[in-house]
Amino acid sequence: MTGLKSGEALLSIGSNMGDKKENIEQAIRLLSSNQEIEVLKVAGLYETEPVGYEDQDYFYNTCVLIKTTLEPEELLDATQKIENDLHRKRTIRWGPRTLDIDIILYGDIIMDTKRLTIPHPRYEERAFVLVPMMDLTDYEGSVPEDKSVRRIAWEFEV
Ligand code: A4P
Ligand code: MG
Repeated sequence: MTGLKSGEALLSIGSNMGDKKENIEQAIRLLSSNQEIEVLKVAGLYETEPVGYEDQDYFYNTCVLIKTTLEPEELLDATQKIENDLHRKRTIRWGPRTLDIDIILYGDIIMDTKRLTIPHPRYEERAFVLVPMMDLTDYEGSVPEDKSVRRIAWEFEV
């Protein structure tokens, strides 16, 4: 039970290089400019400490709730194209990136292919995903305590 309707997906967006806020805003604008994606809700913006590979700058993270007619792998194509358009460099796993878009949930789909695992395998451990996500959905699981996830002022309309 994800609480999402069929055709709705929850995306996590993170950036820790360059103008982080601008990268995230640009990503959301690109998502909503796709004819097959409607951005329904945008969470707050959070400053978060890096998880996984720690020797890197802090992140900005948010989540968006979308409605889409794309199949899961087509949605991944669309989000990866946006990552590439924003000149994302993929060097170190869990390392610095101008933009990372993860598909956290898609309706109540459960899948595990070579390219795509839904729900995202690590999201339940990650306050940088769960805290913004709770702005958008009634998440009923527990949220790991992480004082390093801090909401920051953000004026953004899609
Ligand atoms: N892939 C499989 N499932 C999915 C999915 N549900 N959504 C595949 C998106 N992609 C999915 O991802 C590698 C491959 O995962 C993709 O080619 C896709 O086919 P990637 O984005 O290229 O590489 P990555 O992000 O470096 O690795 P990974 O394992 O996805 O890392 P995570 O789990 O995304 O973590 N700390 C803070 N504070 N904030 C962050 O946003 N992000 C990460 C990245 C680490 N630490 C962070 C943050
Ligand atoms: Mg990723």
